[in-house]
Amino acid sequence: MKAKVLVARATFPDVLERLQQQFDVDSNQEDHIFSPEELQRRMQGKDAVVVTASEKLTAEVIAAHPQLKAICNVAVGYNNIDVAAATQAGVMVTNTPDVLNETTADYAWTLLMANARRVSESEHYLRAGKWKHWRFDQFLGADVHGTTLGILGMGRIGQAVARRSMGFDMQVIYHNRSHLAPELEARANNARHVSKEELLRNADHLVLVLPYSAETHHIIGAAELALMKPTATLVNIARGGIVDDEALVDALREGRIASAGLDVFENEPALHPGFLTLPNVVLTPHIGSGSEKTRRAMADCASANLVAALSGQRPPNLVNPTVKERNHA
Ligand code: 8YV
Repeated sequence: MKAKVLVARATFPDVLERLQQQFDVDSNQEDHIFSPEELQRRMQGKDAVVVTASEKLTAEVIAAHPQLKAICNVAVGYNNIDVAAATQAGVMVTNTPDVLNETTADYAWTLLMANARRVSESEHYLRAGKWKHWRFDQFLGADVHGTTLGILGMGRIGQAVARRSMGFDMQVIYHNRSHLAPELEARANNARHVSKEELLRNADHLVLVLPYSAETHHIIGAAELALMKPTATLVNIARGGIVDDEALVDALREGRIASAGLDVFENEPALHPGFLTLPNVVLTPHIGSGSEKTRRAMADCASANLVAALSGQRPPNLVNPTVKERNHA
């Protein structure tokens, strides 16, 4: 008998077809996210579930499905899954690291530069038919070249962001729980580890690349924003919730920092209404890893994890290696 799998979000048709050859697949091909109740109901009797960051796999959901063997996340971040509960229940959790590093780093730069040079704001002006004549002092932005790039969270994506700064002749400072090995710092444009306070005070452009957890919740709030330069720009391509959106709206409105490029939000897809009233923000709907090639690589990576998990092998990207296989008798 084929194992039963729920694919909770639409994926590429050929990826789905391949899974259907191996498994008994129930998939969500609609353009909507399952409500928690719907997710619970569709997970009944499934051996594994393929999810994205939008689906919340809480301890209750995990406990309610004693037959579940694996949760395969199509994302590197897995704060949507109660990993401790999964581990205790004997459920394998997998993610899709590495395949999205470069694309997500590209996107951090897209937001950084759009911010610095007021791309979104000036395009809105133009689309609104307000451009009557060229002006010498119009939409003057900040330079990127020759400035200091700050990175909070120096994992694989953070390092990819740093490497890209070489062509802009920038200095790189970073803060992370641990220091990078010297050879990795050298590859990351000679990035220098500094305290969080020093990072906030000295960065001209600050990029957040941290995972979300209880420790990183609101790691950028009013106090941190107050330390930043009034000319600084902020980019968040990591997770909503690491920034206190209310505090950020206030800081942007009062000009305490210059601008922000945000791809993730505290209560996404809902936005803090204040963002929509501000000219000095670039707002996008969580598309950081969204190149065709990378989303395909993520889908393939999640499929490989699923296949391994359901054929008794150790999945390549097991997040909870201490998990003891569930007694599925
Ligand atoms: C995902 C992401 O596309 O990988 C992550 O952690 O945030 C994105 O790359 C998105 O979360 C959908 O799962």
